[in-house]
Amino acid sequence: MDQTKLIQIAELFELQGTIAEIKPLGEGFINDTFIVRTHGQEPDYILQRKNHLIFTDVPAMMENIKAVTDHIKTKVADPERETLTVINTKDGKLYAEVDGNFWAVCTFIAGTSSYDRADSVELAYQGGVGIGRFQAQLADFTQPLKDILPGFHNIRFRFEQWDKVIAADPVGRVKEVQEEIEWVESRREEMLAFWSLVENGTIPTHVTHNDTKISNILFDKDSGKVLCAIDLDTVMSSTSLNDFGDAIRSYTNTGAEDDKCLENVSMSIDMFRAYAEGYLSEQKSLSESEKEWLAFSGRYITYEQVLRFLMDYIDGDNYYKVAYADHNLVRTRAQYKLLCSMEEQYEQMCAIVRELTR
Ligand code: ADP
Ligand code: GN1
Ligand code: MG
Repeated sequence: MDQTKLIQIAELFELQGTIAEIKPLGEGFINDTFIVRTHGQEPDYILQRKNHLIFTDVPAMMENIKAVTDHIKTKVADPERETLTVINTKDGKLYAEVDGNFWAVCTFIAGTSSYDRADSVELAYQGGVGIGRFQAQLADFTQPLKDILPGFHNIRFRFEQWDKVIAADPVGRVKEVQEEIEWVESRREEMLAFWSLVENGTIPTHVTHNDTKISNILFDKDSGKVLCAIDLDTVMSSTSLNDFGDAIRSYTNTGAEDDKCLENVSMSIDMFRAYAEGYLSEQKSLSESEKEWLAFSGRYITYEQVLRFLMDYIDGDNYYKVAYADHNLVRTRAQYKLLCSMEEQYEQMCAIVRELTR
């Protein structure tokens, strides 16, 4: 997108200072993210085009983000740095609609680092602290949130989508991925059985983040300590386990999410321990059933991700951004390798959770 247009859009918001340049940032799969650099000492900003084909109610999503960040600001020592700050448009809205696209702005938090991979147990520990703290900060948040992506981590809903896509086979890919389809089918009952514990109330729901991969956390550049959870588009009611599981999928992977070399991919049990320690140092109110299923949540969300990447491949790559033709299939295989590694080490994962929650 050209600079002039981006600047025009950014100028719809209440920014301090004048804009020097706007550049793409990050590697999100859904939105388009830019950094708005301003002249001099004024803050920089994050400008995002929210994907309204996926987030079909951007105004409600922004209301959710505003409510949750306002709540967190009342709980922290440094409200400017310990959560996102949403910037209004000049006419007082939380988003701008331009040519059918939806844009939002928040303050860029300076002096921070973010990562695509966890390269040390210290970082994994800090990531766990970040999500444990985020959940604890929102434990007394009672305002109803809009269910922005209904069924997001609900595997029963995902199977409804899956069955339709497989039956439709819109681009004729089903025949080439029979083995991968079997990976998903062979675990269907096990995953549904787990989800039925959420449906019958054995596992409770809370306000959670729902997209806890490492790139959605900011760390303080000087101290290395976690600062805050960002990318709050998916904040809604779900299970605490989903946040833990998605983070385990991300932090413990010894390879990349889309590694072509499957030998690189496995679950690091040391990273698992470090993340769990950090998480449990802040999240003190898990129920017995949540503790019992905590380790399993890593398998659950990794499985869900195998399904979602494969489903998008079969569907013709409509959901996730792809960099090349079979990217979603590469992602599927790498996530499946990770899932198998978790299955192999499951007893150890459970033992660590038992030790840490005793
Ligand atoms: P996407 O939906 O594209 O994943 P994110 O909100 O996760 O967008 O932002 C992408 C990246 O931009 C993050 O991983 C982080 O490096 C950086 N970033 C996002 N928001 C901020 C912020 N408020 N302050 C500093 N860096 C940020
Ligand atoms: C997407 O938007 P981003 O890149 O943070 C996706 C997550 C997936 C993740 C896989 C709204 O996250 O659910 O786990 O890709 N977000 C949405 O990397 O679908
Ligand atoms: Mg992100």
